[in-house]
Amino acid sequence: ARAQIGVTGLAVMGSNIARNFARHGHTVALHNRSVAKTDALIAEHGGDGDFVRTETVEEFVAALQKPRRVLIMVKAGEATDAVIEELAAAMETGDIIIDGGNALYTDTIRREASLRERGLHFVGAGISGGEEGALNGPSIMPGGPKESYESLGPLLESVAAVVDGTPCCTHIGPDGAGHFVKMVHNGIEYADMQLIGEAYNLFRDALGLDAGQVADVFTEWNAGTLESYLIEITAEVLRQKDAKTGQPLVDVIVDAAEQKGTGRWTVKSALDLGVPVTGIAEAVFARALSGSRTQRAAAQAQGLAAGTLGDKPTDVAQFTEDIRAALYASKIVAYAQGFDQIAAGSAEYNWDLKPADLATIWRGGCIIRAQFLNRIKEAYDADATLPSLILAPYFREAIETGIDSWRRVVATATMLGIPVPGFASSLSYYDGLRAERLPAALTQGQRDFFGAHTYERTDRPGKFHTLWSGDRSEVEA
Ligand code: NBP
Repeated sequence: ARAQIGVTGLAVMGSNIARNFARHGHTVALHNRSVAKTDALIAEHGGDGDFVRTETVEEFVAALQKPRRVLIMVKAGEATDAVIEELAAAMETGDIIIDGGNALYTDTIRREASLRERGLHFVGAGISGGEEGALNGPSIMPGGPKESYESLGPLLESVAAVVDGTPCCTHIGPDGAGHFVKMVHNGIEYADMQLIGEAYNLFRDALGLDAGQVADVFTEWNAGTLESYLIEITAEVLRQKDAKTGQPLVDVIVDAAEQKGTGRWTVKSALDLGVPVTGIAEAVFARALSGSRTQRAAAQAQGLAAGTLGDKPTDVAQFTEDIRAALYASKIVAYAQGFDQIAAGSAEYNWDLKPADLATIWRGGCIIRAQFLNRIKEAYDADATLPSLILAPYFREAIETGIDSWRRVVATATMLGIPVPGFASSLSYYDGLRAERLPAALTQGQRDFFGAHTYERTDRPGKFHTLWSGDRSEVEA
């Protein structure tokens, strides 16, 4: 046996990561359910390095040095369970199975527990960066037993993206921690994309800019604090011309956004954990609204009234700057909420997650990679117990500098009838955090009225109940 790592599941992600391992000098055993993909990889890219072609799972496992390390890159869900079962039957105590697919973290917790009982290590590893990242350096978020990282870490770190000499890969925490963190990463990605979309919408509908002009604004922004992969590709997408019609491609693409599920998972998990991830939730719902074709067609056909609309902004430079500030502030809120969810997940599952480590490994390789992540890392390095990212001095100042712009954008969009669910909900969240008194006191009163759910008082400790259907005196609960 001579292979240091095996990859099974050779569709686009698996092939690219196998080539990445090979290019870094590792001997890679290859396996796929249908041999055609294995042969295609060797035929097209055999020159990338040293590959061992195998057909059966037994052959595949036999090709690996001990402790054996196998990376599974198949479709998440039942396919992953099937592949794990086949591999586990052929592997031995101490061997390591890594699931690099987009697994739901609760599945990873279940799989890890079951394989641990059989003496195998199971590592649920979030891998971000799409096809390009898999080939040239993804961000890798491996969970699972810490001891398995000793053997696996150097191998994974050798193929990960590198920023300032630091690999974008670190041991995240036990069992499902890696996939949980990857899930929240994807949720944040949804929020980021939605906010960029709202900015574009305002440029188009409030300022009347065409796609090319908006592309130029994004290119300019990419040289400043917003510098990021998503801003960069936004400019490229907006600049793309459709070969058939000569129009900007974005103007011929159907405006119904699809989703594969990780954003939805993030919001479901946040609901269970009780964390308000309004930025991510609005992004998931905005995609769903865009895809509500029946309702949208009916609403348009019936010409739902807009009411009396306000005037469009006349100072283009000022409103452009306002949009930039609104985008930046809303982005800070979305990340703050995502990191709150990570802290809550860490507490719920005893994962001891380190926010600064996550910011570090998200600086490169992954879809949300950005300058901004350096600021997040600095914020948590300075204070690991920050109650909210919004309260870190750098982010607080950024929001306070842009707050007037942020309010102007939300108000203007509202008066123009342009939907900005991300900008508006993030601003409401921010104002909610600031508020001295929230209407939740009334909610508590109502709950006590109809359900005797009790309330706390501002002036003394304890739980209280008012005898609403009696003499309305107050009793201690
Ligand atoms: P797919 O998600 O399209 O999966 C295709 C692979 O799964 C093929 O190798 C296929 O084998 C194998 N497979 C299936 Br389907 N059912 C199987 C079964 N019952 N037993 C064994 N193998 C089975 O591939 P992908 O897009 O490369 O993604 C791989 C993983 O990486 C997924 O979990 C995905 O969510 C995750 N991911 C993808 C991206 C991305 O940008 N695409 C990014 C990050 C993570 P066959 O060739 O024999 O049909």
